[in-house]
Amino acid sequence: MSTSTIPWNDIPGGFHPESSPDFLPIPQLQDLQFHRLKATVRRAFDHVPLSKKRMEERSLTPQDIKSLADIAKLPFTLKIDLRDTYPFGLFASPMDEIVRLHASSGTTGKPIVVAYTQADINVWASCMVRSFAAAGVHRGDVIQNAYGYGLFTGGLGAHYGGEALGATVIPISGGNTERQIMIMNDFGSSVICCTPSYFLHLYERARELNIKPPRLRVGIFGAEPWTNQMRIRIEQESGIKAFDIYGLSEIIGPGVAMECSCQNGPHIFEDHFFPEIINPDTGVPLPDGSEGELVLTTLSKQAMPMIRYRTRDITTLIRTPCPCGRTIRRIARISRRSDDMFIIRGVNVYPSQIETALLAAEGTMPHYQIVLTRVKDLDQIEVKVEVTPEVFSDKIRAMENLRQKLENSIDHTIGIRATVTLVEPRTLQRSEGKICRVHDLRVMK
Ligand code: DLL
Repeated sequence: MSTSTIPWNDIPGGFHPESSPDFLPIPQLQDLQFHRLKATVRRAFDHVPLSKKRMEERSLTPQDIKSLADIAKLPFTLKIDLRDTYPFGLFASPMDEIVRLHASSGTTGKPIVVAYTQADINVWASCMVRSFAAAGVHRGDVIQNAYGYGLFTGGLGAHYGGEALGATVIPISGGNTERQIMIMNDFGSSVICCTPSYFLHLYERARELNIKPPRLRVGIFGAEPWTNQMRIRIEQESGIKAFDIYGLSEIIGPGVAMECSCQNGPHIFEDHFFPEIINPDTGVPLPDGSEGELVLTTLSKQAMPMIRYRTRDITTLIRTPCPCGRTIRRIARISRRSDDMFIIRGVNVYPSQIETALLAAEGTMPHYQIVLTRVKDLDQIEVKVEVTPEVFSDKIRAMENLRQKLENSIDHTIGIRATVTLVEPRTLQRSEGKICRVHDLRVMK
């Protein structure tokens, strides 16, 4: 990216978050949002046939957007719309203005494709600069970027942001754990970017090798749901500060929202991504403070404007002021997606509920797996959890006590009796990217 597009490169000391839109007075922020919303709707209407068709079906034109609240009149965009128009059907820019494509594999069939103009890439880098700065990362930091490079947005998204901040970026990508540890040690990495589950694996291996990365201070963790209990474990065991970064390919990639030093929920970069919370069953918007599905509208994207994109991520919008002084709203940590849910004996269960129940107990490691089976028409749930080496080498009675405690804790949280199997440390599979916690082996009739 041309560094001349990054305005703070010539400022002594580099980027100052206080001068960013994170701290805009709310009326000014809302004016900016409204102005950008109108332009986005106009762009989608003029250049994306599906958006035009959907608006016309509702007898809407861009002129009907007369206030921010009018966003609720607009139709939703769903993941299936990206699949149905694969690969380039939702692009609002001609191909000769598109400088980058990314894709997300998803679980079935064709990937979804997302596009960026140079201006989009610059906005993305600026959101990542604001994200790093919110976590106290600055020039002089050495960022080991272990998000995957390639079609996944994690690698290049963090990369361009780190460089634009003026930090030193190590583009190591995911995997090859022992090499990661060697580099972290030898290059004095002070910041690590990866999924929280991969960091656990990395740190555990470093401990086995008796290596304590000398400068590691901050983790920028996201791309998968993780609970606050998981954060507490990571921070206690590794001594670093673990920050939650949120994003999705359809909107831009990482850097849609990021926690500040108060660590009380990611701040949404609202000047570029307008958030709403809706009831996931009815689609009706809910007021700030209610839990529901996060819906995002891009306010400055050129190549692929997204209007009211249903993320399937479940959270709450928080308007109460954050002690950091940022005026942009926060979301509660996203620990579940509406499509993460599994149904067992008629009860809706999210893996995060089980994670909370497991990690509240001492003696467990943050590595677990949920296995669903069906025996004689009855659904069974087994939770395999690793125990600490101390508990594992302890008396059988201690193991049995822990097992019962975990079964009771899960029962208390989800209202279903699970079978807990305690397994030896380092026996469950580790992930190098996004982790899959649930193995559903039930044969559907
Ligand atoms: O995961 C972008 C990203 C990369 C975010 C690196 C953060 C760090 P996708 O592959 O399109 O994009 O997956 C997006 O991942 O809808 C959430 O369900 C989940 N997700 C992302 N960040 C978080 C987070 C990238 N911090 C999907 N907490 C999203 C919980 C997250 N879930």
